[in-house]
Amino acid sequence: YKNPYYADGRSVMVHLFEWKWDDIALECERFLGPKGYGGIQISPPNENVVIWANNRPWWERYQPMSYVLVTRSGDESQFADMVRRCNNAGVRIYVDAVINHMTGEPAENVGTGGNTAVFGEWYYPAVPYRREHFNWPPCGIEGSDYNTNAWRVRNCELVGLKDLNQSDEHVRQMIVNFMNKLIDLGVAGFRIDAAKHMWPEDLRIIYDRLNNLSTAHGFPQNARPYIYQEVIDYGGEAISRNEYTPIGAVTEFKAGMELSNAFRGSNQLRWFHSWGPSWGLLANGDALTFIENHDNERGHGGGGGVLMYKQPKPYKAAIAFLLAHPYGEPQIMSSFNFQDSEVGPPMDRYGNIISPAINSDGTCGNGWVCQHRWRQIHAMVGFRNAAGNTELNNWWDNGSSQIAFSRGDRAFIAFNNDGWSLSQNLQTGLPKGTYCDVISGDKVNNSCRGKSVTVGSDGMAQISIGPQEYDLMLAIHIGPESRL
Ligand code: AAO
Repeated sequence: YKNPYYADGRSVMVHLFEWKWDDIALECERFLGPKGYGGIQISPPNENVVIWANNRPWWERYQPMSYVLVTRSGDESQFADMVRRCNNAGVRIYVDAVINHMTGEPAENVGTGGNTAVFGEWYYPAVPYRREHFNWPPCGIEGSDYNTNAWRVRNCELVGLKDLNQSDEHVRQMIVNFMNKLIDLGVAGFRIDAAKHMWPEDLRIIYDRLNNLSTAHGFPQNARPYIYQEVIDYGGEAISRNEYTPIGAVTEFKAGMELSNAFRGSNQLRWFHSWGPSWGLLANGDALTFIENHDNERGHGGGGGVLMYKQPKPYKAAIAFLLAHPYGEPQIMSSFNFQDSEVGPPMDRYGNIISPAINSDGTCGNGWVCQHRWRQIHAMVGFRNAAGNTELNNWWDNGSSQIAFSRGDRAFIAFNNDGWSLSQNLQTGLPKGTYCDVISGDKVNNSCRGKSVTVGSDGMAQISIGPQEYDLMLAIHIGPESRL
């Protein structure tokens, strides 16, 4: 369950938060495929309750009404079309699976597929679930339970959401049917929402009943779905992420916290020489890493403190480190612009999501941030693909926050997070030649729009990054986007 089964030569997952399936299919064909992205985490595809009272907040999608594949992102045929077209473009789809719970008790009671429930009876006819399928009697998770009471965290309600009992055979089978349907439509795996709130032994049984990935959609024989479980664990709670690594990968929240701290200037970059498990991070193959997610970029989930698109310079640098370093399976966020932490995606007055516009410079409009289209970010996807499975070599630091390293003989990156210039002759590990820095500009017509770097036959090159430059890193690699 720990292999994302990216197509050959690809890496990096992007969370296209609240995107519509038709738009994702287009984005796979016109951008993500050509730029080398490996996969996409999509918003929950199953029917959720519609919440007009909060003006269609993003979080209504975390309140399932049924497993019918109809949401504001699209219907089942649009979903199937997206998965097929993205797989054809070499880009995998990973589903955000909300299987811990159903809805709360909102004042409204119609789902995005038109189904209703009888909340007071715990009755969801379109699944169907009845009272006997939920943990009973209901109780609510208190803040203090996280530190002291694993049983309550798993058997009581998370923020009032009706808590399914995954030890019940019918519940397991409904969840397995839902996930297997998605696998047969060609998805490559799942984010397990609120995994901390379910018992690992129940999850193991569910995962073991999942189908192999679909060979009809290009996956190898006997490939198991990639599973990464959302377990927030900064240490010290009653539930440990180590209870979940035996059954799948786990979201590594500490990675984003530490990188955000450092690129904010609160920790020196030289310490990242030992980045990985010795920092208290998960074992390499167990970790889905990211700077921010859809919760903590807006202060949900106990979040806050992580870098996000509103602090672009340190944010891009943190992502560049995340993608340049061999540790972890990295994911980046692609957001819509927001001031209010509850507000949903750009929509018209009927509640329909408005598609991103694509500007002439390749950036997005209509309220979509599209970090995945920022040059400094998609260029680092190219860097990671060029680096492949090479090791980290040629580490250099100045004893403060100027660092550099290579990935074997394929890629080289330098960062300057000090308040003074970096100007050094450094070992890049690369073959002799001239390379365009993919951070400061594209390679166009065989010349560099940004900086260029000349590597000598001994692999050495003069590297310069001033403290006031637009970006604080420089990256070169042997791929055609960089090598002249
Ligand atoms: C909405 C309304 C609620 C209403 C409810 C039901 O906002 O007022 O009661 O509907 O009607 C999302 C939104 C929720 C929303 C929900 C359903 O965030 O606001 O509720 O949809 O519409 C915990 C879980 C974690 C969860 C996170 C939000 O463990 O799984 O809370 N994330 C996922 C999704 C998320 C989604 C759901 C789950 C539900 O990513 O988008 O909710 O499907 C601790 C624990 C964490 C815990 C946080 C929450 O840690 O370690 O496990 O996350 O607390 O408070 C500091 C904090 C400490 C925090 C720690 C680590 O130290 O002090 O509290 O950091 O972050």
